[in-house]
Amino acid sequence: MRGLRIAAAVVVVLAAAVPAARADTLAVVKGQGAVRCGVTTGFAGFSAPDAKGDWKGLDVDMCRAVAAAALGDASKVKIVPLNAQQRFTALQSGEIDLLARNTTVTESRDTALGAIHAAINFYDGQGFLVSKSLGITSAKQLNGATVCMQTGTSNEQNMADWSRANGVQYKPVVIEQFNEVVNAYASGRCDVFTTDASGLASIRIAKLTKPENYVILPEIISKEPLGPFVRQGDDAWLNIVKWSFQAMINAEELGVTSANVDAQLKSPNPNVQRLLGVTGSAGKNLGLDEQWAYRIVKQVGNYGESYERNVGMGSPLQIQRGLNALWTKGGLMYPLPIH
Ligand SMILES: N[C@@H](CCC(=O)N[C@@H](CS)C(=O)NCC(=O)O)C(=O)O
Repeated sequence: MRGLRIAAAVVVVLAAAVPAARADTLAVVKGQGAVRCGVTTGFAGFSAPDAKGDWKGLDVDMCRAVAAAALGDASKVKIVPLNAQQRFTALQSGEIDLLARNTTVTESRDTALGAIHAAINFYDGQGFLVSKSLGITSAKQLNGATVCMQTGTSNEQNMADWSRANGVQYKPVVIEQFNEVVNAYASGRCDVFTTDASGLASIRIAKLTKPENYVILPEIISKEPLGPFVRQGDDAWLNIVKWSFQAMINAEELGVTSANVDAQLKSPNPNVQRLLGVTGSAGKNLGLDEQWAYRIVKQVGNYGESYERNVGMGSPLQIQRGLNALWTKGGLMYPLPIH
């Protein structure tokens, strides 16, 4: 009896430890029938619910691409909204399978936080949003300003480093919930909002009642390479997320789109054939079937399509491709070979 009770206690302890320790995320995802994807609490262009309550955005497309590859259906995503402070705990504890939430890749996040990035799906940098009424044209004029930002972001450290280096004193107002920090800013509690420039564009368009009254200053004070993260210790799942993104940029480079992907199945180009699973064993190598990338392009689109729809010139945010263009067009998106 005593032995049994000890055994039972051991099982309970082990069971409690399972989410963080479980290594086969693909099996977990298949068992759930969904990819649990951590995104923002609502950040237009990257991850926000539309009028019908359907989550849309560049980061949501990352979640959808992984679901299309792993489960055969881009809609098999369970969205888990998270603020900046909660995101890594949610990944570590096993509450989510994938974090796709404008998260900057840094050394400490890739090591000490138990996470590892699978891709960079948006190259960004930190900027400043100010009211035009301040009459400021440069961040160097911000001495004595009150600066709003969110808890648990890389933005806090960057701001401190930049102000020290430039001799600009500021008063931080650091708030955990996104809507609260936006409200604090909109109500005039801060002179400046600082975060990734893409975030500022999103806040200006989607959260402030009179976007025309605000400007983004020219200074970009940091590098913010944003990307999806998975838990450390599951290389097979890391590869699925990594190559799902690679499929999207390879498709763009090869001119394969959601509209022409069926016709492209007959392409004589060996790279297109391998991408779409007509030849080769990319799918098998990932533990998937050979249509994994075909489904990503068909159901989600290539990276360029996703970019234009969500954050590019075809969207309210109107962010130029810039660093996020393909390497052949002067950007940093450099697809890795699929073979
Ligand atoms: N890229 C930075 C900042 C990301 C971040 O959390 N930005 C805020 C902007 S204020 C955000 O997305 N908030 C949305 C939310 O918490 O739902 C990081 O990884 O730390």
